Amino acid sequence: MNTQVAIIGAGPSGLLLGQLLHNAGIKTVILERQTPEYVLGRIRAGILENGTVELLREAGVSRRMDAEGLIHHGVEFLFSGQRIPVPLSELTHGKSVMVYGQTEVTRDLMEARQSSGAPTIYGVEQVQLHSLKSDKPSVTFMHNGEQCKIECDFVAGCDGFHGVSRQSIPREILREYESVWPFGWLGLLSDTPPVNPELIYAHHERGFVLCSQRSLTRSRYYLQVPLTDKVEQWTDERFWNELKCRLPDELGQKLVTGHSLEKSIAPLRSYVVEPMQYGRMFLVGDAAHIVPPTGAKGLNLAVSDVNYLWRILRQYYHNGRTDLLSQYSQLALNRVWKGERFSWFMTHLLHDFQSKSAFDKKMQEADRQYYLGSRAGLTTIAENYVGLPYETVE
Ligand code: RFL
Ligand code: PHB
Repeated sequence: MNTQVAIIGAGPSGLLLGQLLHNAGIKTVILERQTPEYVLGRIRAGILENGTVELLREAGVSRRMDAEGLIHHGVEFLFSGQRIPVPLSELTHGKSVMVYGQTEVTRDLMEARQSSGAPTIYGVEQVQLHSLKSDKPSVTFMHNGEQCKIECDFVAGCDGFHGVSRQSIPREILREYESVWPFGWLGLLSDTPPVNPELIYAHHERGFVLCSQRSLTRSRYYLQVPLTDKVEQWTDERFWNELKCRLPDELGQKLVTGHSLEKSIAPLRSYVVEPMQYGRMFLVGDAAHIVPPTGAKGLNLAVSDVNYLWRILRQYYHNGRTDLLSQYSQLALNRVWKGERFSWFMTHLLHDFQSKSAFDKKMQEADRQYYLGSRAGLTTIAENYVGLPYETVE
């Protein structure tokens, strides 16, 4: 089999890259280890930055998102029972975020891929990348018990944190930066109306709380929990009681509880690998970087990488621009590190750290008072939350 770009992974980054390249007349094959049902069953991000929304529109997959997604012009912070609104649009010259779940984005992209007729091969095993430093890389894999091979011009490693692409780069070339946080997030999804029209990020001495949503009738809540906790220890009833306990009475009384549709614990990690390319293979999204979810940046950074890579590849195929290929890693990383910084900052600001010294706890409190008590501080939070601008590719 031959193609121009072999894409490993059919998560949001692989599918979006595939769609943009397909629309530009560039041939792709996507290889995915799981089934489509499995990919759609993963409940993950819920907030789309401005730039993500625009790129999904540019890819022609925004019809349902524009009809059903909820535009949010603000978020709220909550400290010591005090509610602090952050008017995102007022502070960022009219920008906003959109509430539209990763599951829905993925479903829209899967449907678009299917109607385009471009191939996605699900259920592949033993994917291996070859000759990445040459002009003709290739990918081998097993499918339905048969050994298969794809010859291509480029490989896009969109296969997430546990994928094979990053591992195909020689260890002596990679530099890894990592910080693992000493707690996890317990998430619960339920068909209940959200407790508040806007998202609430709350600091509480019993731990952080996030009140998020997927629609006007579907809520997503998160609690900071010890890493040693198991999801089986958290019945729905215990979850709702703990959530109520961490919210002020006025919100607790409005909270509508119900059966959980999904409940899981995610560890929090900050991770970046440099460089994000090796020869003719490019790393995209979680394959190259992980953020704690506090800033809602994971999916948005994956889309940011896609934004740079597809423009560089289009310039290569349409205008013969070979010079841009080597710029991908640096362009992507400039924005990735800013997203890492914001996610790290938000995680520090909002969580309870039992291991922090008394001095560090005072610093955390001073940070909160400064950032949420001044217009400059709030503007810094707002402009990062709606998403920093992309650099132009030229
Ligand atoms: P994905 O979504 O992990 O997709 C990678 C795909 O590659 C496939 N794959 C392979 N395919 C073929 N061969 C192999 N050898 C393969 N190895 C892996 C996988 O099956 C998968 O389908 O990465 P992508 O596309 O880069 O997208 C990134 C986003 O999914 C991610 O950044 C966010 O979901 C992160 N994240 C969250 N971000 C937020 O902004 N807000 C959140 O609330 C939020 N919650 C989460 C999350 C990530 C989680 N993970 C990864 C543990 C909750 C969880 C549990
Ligand atoms: C979510 O709705 O899953 C969500 C929203 C905002 C975050 C993290 C997760 O910061």
